[in-house]
Amino acid sequence: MRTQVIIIGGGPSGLLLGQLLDRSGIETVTLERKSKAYVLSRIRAGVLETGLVDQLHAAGVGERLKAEGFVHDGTVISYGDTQIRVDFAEHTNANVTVYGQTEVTHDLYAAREALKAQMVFDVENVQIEDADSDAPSVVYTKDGTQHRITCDYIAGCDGFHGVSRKTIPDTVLREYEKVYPFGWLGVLSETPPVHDELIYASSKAGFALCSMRNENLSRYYIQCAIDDSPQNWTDDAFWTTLRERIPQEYAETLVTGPSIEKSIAPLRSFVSEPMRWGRLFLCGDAAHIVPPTGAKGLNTAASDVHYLSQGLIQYYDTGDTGGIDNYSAKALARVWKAERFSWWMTSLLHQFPDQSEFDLRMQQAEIDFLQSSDQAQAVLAQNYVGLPY
Ligand code: FAS
Ligand code: PHB
Repeated sequence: MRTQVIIIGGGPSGLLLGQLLDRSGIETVTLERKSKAYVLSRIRAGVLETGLVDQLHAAGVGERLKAEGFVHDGTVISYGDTQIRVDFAEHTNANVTVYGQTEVTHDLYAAREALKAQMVFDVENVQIEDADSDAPSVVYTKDGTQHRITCDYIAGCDGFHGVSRKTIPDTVLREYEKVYPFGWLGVLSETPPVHDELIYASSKAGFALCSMRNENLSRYYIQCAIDDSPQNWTDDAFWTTLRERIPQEYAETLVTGPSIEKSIAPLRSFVSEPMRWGRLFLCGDAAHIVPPTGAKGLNTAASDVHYLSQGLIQYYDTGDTGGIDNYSAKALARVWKAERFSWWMTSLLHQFPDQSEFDLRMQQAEIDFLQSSDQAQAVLAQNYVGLPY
């Protein structure tokens, strides 16, 4: 079998890239390790930058997002007794849309099926061959039978644990990593959100985040030990801890209920360079990971998809390889800015096991500066709504 672009991974990166390419007449085949149901069962990101919203509309999957997404013009940052509302409209000409990644993935799958996209689920033993030649191919097993697809290009959209990044030789690949000494315990509950905007709360007891999916579906997170487990937490213990970490006015009005999902995400900053090796491109979590504090994971995958889809469309339309030749440098320039913001938000708002009294005073000074400076709030707003593509 032969195609133009093989996409490895059927998460948001692979789905959005495939949709944009197929709609431009470029033939793709997407290989996904799991079932569609498994991919759709993942509860992950919740905040979409304007750039991602625009791409979803361009991909023809913006209708439900427009009807059901919540546009937010600000967010609340609280630190101890200090509360700061950062006003996106005051400092930027953009906003964010609260709409779960699960819904984005659902909408993209529906659109891929409507286009009769070539997608193969439950694949095993995916191997990339001859990526550094003019005749790359991908080998995989499906229901015990081995298949080979030859192609022009391969998009590695297979996440942090995928095969694509591992295909790039150690002599070529450079990796940068910071693992944080804590995780996030997340809970989904069919309860009304405690506030109409997100609350990023830091207290002496630790970090908490109040988010949402809709008017009766809330998403909450609390900082937890790096080796913690969801089984260690009853719902009551979660709600009690959350109340301790958010401002009193919200703790008093918090509506609790049974958790319908409870999971722990590790926090790390990670970047691998380059994001291209021969005919193989890395896209999204396959190339980089951010701590979710800045809501940049899914949104940085989206800018990768933008640059890569534009480059491939330019190539197939004109033969000009400028876009794909510049992909890695262009994507990494924005990736590192997202890494910085996510690291800054995480360092500012979490309690670190080994932090000194000086470290705590630095956090307090940063918060005091943020509260007193319009310029500081403008910088946070510009990064949160998404830097330009
Ligand atoms: P994904 O990991 O989503 O998708 C990769 C796909 O490739 C998966 O479906 C996988 O099954 C498949 N795959 C892997 N190996 C393969 C192989 N060898 N062959 C074929 N297929 C293969 N971001 C936020 O902004 N906010 C959050 O709160 C947040 N929470 C997160 C919680 C967790 C537990 C994780 C892991 C991530 C979270 N993220 C969050 C980041 C997340 O949203 C990612 O940025 C986003 O899923 C990136 O999408 P993809 O690049 O498509 O990678
Ligand atoms: C979420 O709603 O899951 C969410 C929102 C903002 C973040 C992280 C997670 O920074």
